[in-house]
Amino acid sequence: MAISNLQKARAAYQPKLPKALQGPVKAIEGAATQSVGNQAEIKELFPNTYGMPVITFEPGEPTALPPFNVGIILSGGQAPGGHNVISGLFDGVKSLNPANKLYGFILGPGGLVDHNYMEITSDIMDKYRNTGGFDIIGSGRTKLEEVDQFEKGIQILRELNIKALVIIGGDDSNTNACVLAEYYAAKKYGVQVIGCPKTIDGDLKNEQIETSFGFDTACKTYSELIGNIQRDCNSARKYWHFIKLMGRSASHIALECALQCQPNICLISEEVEAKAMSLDDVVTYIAKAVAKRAEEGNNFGTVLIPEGIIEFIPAIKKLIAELNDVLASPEAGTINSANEQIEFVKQHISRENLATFLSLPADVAAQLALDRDPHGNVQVSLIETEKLLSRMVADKLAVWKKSGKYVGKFGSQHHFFGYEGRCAAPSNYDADYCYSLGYNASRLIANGKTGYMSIIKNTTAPAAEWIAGGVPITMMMNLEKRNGKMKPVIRKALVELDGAPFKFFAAHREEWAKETAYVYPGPIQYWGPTEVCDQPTITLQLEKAK
Ligand code: FBP
Repeated sequence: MAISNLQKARAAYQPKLPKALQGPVKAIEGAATQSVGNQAEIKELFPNTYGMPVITFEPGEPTALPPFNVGIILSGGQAPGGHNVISGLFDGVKSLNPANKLYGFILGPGGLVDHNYMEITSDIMDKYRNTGGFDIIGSGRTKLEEVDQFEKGIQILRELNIKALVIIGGDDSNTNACVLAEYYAAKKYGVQVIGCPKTIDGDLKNEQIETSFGFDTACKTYSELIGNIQRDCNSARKYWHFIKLMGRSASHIALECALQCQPNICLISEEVEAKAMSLDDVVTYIAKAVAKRAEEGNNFGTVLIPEGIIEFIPAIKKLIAELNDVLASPEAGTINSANEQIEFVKQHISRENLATFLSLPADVAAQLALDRDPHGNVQVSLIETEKLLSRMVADKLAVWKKSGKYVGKFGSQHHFFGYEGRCAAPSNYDADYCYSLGYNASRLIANGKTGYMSIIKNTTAPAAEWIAGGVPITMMMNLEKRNGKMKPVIRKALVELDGAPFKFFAAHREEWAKETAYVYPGPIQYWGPTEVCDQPTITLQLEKAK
């Protein structure tokens, strides 16, 4: 494998660890915990892993442990820093006993079920330290939820003498990690399961988890690109750039990029829902800002669009909920083609939802009616919302032009940023945070924990002051409808409209809409002054400052 000079230099970077993890640890247990919702039901579903305390690690005395092996799985979408979680776990496990081995399951949870694995040796590990991507073992979206899969898993875990499995994933994958931990505990199989909070979307966070890893680097990568576009935009002064950003349902990425780049417009899906805005309201909001800038002779600008926005327009949300139920019916399971599926849903949804369905452009309606990902999510990354909105804005401006309400020229360009940032080389923040998460997971394993997520807190302070520990996954759960059935799932964290990041944005957006107040963040820096290289996201800084 040929490697770049940056990668060579970056390989030598030693990620920082919290002080508590720099030597032997002792686990301090907090009080018993409760799930965030549906407590009685979650307790009944997870009798062996419910109510466990939050753990904090403090410096302790060394203890000798017999050798043990650990397995690791990368699950779901890529996020910068995954390799550092693995290197942290690798170093942590080896520090407990050099004879310990780490096995990686190939291409996600499917690797566990299909017994597809490799041993991660130090030679292999060293090639991936501080690099982006998940390519060391690959990732996948197979949903681990059937007893049959758990039983196939235990066969290979026993064969490889694996004492604990670490699952690196988002809310859905960690939900599955929790179900697996409960199953193995109930069966007394003696295999621990530990989760790790990953996703660029930033929606796996709560009182205990400050941020999911990868959010920092992905947002900084998109912000660099948005900044470059804004400079081009302000140089040529002839285009409105419509930029869709990944993030699935949550608008955290769009909001963070807005805080970093100060675009003219940033839509926030959660606000669209709270204000019960229709698609036309959203279009009118953008068109008004375009018209206002045109009055000053500014026929250019930038619009950030969270990829999930369509799901938050109340009428469309209602439609999607019914489509999910209809598509989960046994009858839908026999459909053979996309056209058949579209016709099927048209015949089976209510009259009100059919009217919404038919009012949408055909390509958008088709995408909503087509297949979900294995976790039941609409594949919003496939919907070209940036083109849809700019087309509708152009139509509205054309009408306004006729009545003299709009005086400008409207040219548009479209972008979708998602895959560009998911495998970027981790920022110093993600490199350190991920390495610490992995190293910390080895301490949770050594302390016999299962059904826990590895957590590192206080990350706006210098790394030495970070707090390491574990949180029971059941604590984050409630019941939600998935594929037509109520299921225990980790509660997704959407943008809070009374939270500090949104409030800061809302206080400045009128000025940013009118003025050309662009900020050009530039590329991620790995060496140099700390205010350039080591700053966490603005979202996290605002959240922690409140
Ligand atoms: P995870 O939730 O698995 O981390 O994935 C996040 C994400 O990047 C979303 O932002 C996006 O909607 C989706 O994955 C795209 O999925 P795919 O990689 O299957 O195209």
